[in-house]
Amino acid sequence: MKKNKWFIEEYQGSLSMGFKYNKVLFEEQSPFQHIKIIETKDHGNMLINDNVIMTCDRDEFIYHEMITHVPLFSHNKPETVLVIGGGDGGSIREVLKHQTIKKCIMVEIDEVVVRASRKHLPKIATSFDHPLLELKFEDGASYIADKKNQFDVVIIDSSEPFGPSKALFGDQFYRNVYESLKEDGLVVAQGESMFYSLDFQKSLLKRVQKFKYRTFYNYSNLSYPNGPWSFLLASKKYHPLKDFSKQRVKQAKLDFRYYNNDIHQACFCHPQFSKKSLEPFCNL
Ligand code: SPD
Repeated sequence: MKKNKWFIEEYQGSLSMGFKYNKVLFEEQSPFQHIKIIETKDHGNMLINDNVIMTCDRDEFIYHEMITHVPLFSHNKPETVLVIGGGDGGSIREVLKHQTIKKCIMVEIDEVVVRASRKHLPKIATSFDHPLLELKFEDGASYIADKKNQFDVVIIDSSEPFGPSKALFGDQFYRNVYESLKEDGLVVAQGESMFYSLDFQKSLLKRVQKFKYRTFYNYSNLSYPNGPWSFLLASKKYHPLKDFSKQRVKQAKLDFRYYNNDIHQACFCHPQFSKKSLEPFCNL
């Protein structure tokens, strides 16, 4: 008889979430983290770094469309995009769908994540050989430190604010992100859960006070703790709603599965408790 195997992710020492799986496809300890890919029973293949779920076939489109199309359609004409992290390839897959893109640079600290994703997440890791992609294996925080006025959009597709990604949530890092962006640039970063991490969200907003517009936007998925998750957006010039053009989205003719004009506008709405708490640090 087949034994039931469950992968359980524990979150903040307070809740846990389990996925039934058939087998382990990949497991390796890199210099930075423990990387595992499992074949789940109903959620497709799943990437897990240091026991935290990063992505899975079944719902990855939600996260990857929301971390890319919201900023790229908030900008007037995104041509040069930097993705920090994003080793599974989902974010670059979406960025490179945009016709305006001239160059996409992806800086991932861990080569093992990319190698494992290419082999075991073929639906996500589709774009590593794209001619407009420049892929670098180095520390994103060091990479950005000397870049000035280069990017239209910076996308920080990181893991949790501890472990190998810790530096990507610091004050100095965000000062460097600001300098690396052109005068109309904007940045987006994975922003945890409004239900469990409001203080963390406030601390991230404090790091981007120099930007004209700053806020979080929300969405729900299946594989991060309890569903609702968020992204930080900070913009030097474009207001993500007032400068947003439904027409441009329509004309782009991209085959979205989650993102659309309504979602773009709705995701900036906040329930009262988080609105009240984040409002002093937001500007939208
Ligand atoms: N709880 C996990 C949050 C991780 C966000 N990044 C995932 C990377 C997907 N490309």
